Amino acid sequence: MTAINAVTDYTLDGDVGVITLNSPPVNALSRGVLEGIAFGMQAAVADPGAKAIVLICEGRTFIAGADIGGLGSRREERPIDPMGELERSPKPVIAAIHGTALGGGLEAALCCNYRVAVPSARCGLPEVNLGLLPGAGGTQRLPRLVGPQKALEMMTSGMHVPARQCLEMGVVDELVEEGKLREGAIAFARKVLAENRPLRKVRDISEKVEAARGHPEIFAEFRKANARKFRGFMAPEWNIRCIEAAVNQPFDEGIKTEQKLFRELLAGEQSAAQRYAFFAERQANKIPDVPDDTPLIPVNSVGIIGAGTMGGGIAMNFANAGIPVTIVEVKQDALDRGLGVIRKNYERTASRGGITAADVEKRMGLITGSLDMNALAPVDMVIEAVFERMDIKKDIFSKLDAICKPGAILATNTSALNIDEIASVTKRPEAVIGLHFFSPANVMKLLEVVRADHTSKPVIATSMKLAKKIGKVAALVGVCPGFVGNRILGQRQREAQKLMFEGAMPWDIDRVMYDFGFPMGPFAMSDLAGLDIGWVKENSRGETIRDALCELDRRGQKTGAGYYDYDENRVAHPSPVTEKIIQDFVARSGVNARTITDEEILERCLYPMVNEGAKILEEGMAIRASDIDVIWENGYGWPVYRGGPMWWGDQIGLDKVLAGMKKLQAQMGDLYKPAALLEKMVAEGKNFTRV
Ligand code: 3H9
Repeated sequence: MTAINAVTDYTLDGDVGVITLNSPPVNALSRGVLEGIAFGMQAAVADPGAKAIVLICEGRTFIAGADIGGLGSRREERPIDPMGELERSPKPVIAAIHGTALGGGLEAALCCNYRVAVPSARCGLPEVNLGLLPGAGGTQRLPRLVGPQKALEMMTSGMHVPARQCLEMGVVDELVEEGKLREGAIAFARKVLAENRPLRKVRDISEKVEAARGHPEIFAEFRKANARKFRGFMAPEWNIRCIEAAVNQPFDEGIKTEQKLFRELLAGEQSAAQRYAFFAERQANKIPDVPDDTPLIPVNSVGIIGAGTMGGGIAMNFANAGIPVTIVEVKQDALDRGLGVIRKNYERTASRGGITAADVEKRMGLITGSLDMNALAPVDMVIEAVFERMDIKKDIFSKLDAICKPGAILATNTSALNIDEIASVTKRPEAVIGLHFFSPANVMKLLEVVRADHTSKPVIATSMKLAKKIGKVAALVGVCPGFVGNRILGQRQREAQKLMFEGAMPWDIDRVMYDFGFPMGPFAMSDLAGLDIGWVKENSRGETIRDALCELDRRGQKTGAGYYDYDENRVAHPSPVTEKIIQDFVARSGVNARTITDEEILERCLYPMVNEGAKILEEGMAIRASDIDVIWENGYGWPVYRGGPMWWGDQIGLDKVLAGMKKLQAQMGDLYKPAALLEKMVAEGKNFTRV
């Protein structure tokens, strides 16, 4: 064995030279790995004993891409060409893939003549999720191998494609036995030699791109079909342009196009925000006073109290991950309804091809209903998801305290109530934690994990790990009204309502939020949720605009009207009825309605959010600013290409946010008082998210 460098070895196995990369955690293309490939290839090519070459990785995965943290930083270094060394090799080169071959990792594999993989491996070009495009030739090679249509799908979604599908598409040439990758790859290399197979280069494959030449409709249709999904993002369009180049330009010209477009994205604000978001999500898992080696509580069964929308959605997450769930309800019909909704949800997914009919039965088979809380005695974790009333929750938790086995985690899905108070009725407050799922709980990625005063470290560590297991993005927050997400949302909602009383119409405010990149504005959101949540007809006295709308049976989308009028296709239109109601309210309040600019709407809605984020940090309710951004991106539709409220505040300048808050405070009082931390940051020239 020869050490090529600190992360690369070269060995000769019979007549096959094996280059092994070992750069934990994910063999990212650091300078060391790039040099390892380049110099390893030179060694293998120069080795007279090696007739073929295998490129393989140690550890959990094949190369997972460029080193994201290092992207964009310029260093003066000796030029090397690892991709060229792979592609120009006079001896056949075989990439041996396990784990994930992603981004620059798959691009390196595409420079090899052949690729073998274990069945559990996945391949993808996920750069789009970092606001980028594959910048090591992947945009030109992948379409040549799989055709433009599949390349469009893979590159604009960033999906990690399972090995079997890669085999069908031609990305992988052969699957080898799980756990026997090295032997399998070497055997494949010998087969290539024995059969005298050609030194096939992906760059020279032309049938699929030639067939698409002169058919611009492929791209036009793809753009049209995905316009909504891609709205606001630059990277999908830049990826599409590269695939167009692959179809219309010779390979070397296409590479130049790729390089130019890659540089544009890399230098842009969107990619900076998206790369920040990548690390922010991972950072959120690190809890300073809960070390990595904190013992975990095994969670092999879960109980859920409440079979409503929330309870049902939560149950699905666990069943999807193969964890058995017991759902407890008070009445049989509510339980039947809840289980029926879950089944229907699964069947809908199956009808769209997301899962098989057998999966539906398997998952339903993991969910058991019960009317008896004693059924929760053996479970490892209980999540309460009932009506938001403190007396009900306290009653449930005191019963759980008596029923559940020692060591079980007792979680509440409350979005508003004080978890310390809930925990106080138990004799084991250390076992109590908040798990705030977002609706629909089987779809939304965010999980706010709420740490109460006495929550133990193992309970926190277990909840964070479990979140990942069920496919959620978790952030740890403290107990305060609204926790982090809803507390910040409250600021935006309040300002939206106030602006309406000052002269802005709901559709003006919604348009500004939508154009900023939110999926919908606050009023469209209220219409979707239903204006009558918490509204009681008998008590309604027309005191608020919401009252007035509900009294006219304008209760949102479901009644065909709310703030907006809805047509038969549920398309929203500004409503003259709503406009009149608002104008009457404004006239009665004695305020002179004024013209409000889009810029003012944006600042009024968003600056108080940044300010509230600063207060949350001041109070220690979030560990770090990036956790707040993780919450807003994954739970509230903050456009990821704008990084989250705290990142955004930093980008536009905290001095600007502070000046804006001071101006509002002077006009309208201490509701707008700048957070002390915001003042401090500005005074010290610091910011929240960049160090
Ligand atoms: C690219 O390739 C551009 C090229 O086209 C052009 C070049 C010119 N870099 O996610 P995990 C770290 S762009 C640096 O918790 P998992 C991660 O931060 C890249 N670090 O594990 C974490 O560190 P820590 C295209 C990376 O098992 C640790 O590894 N590639 C990178 O749940 C474990 O990560 C991608 O976008 C990286 N590339 O998932 C793939 N990747 O422990 C990005 C990971 O200190 N990566 N780290 O917090 C992933 O999708 C997942 O990490 C992966 C593993 C699926 C690989």
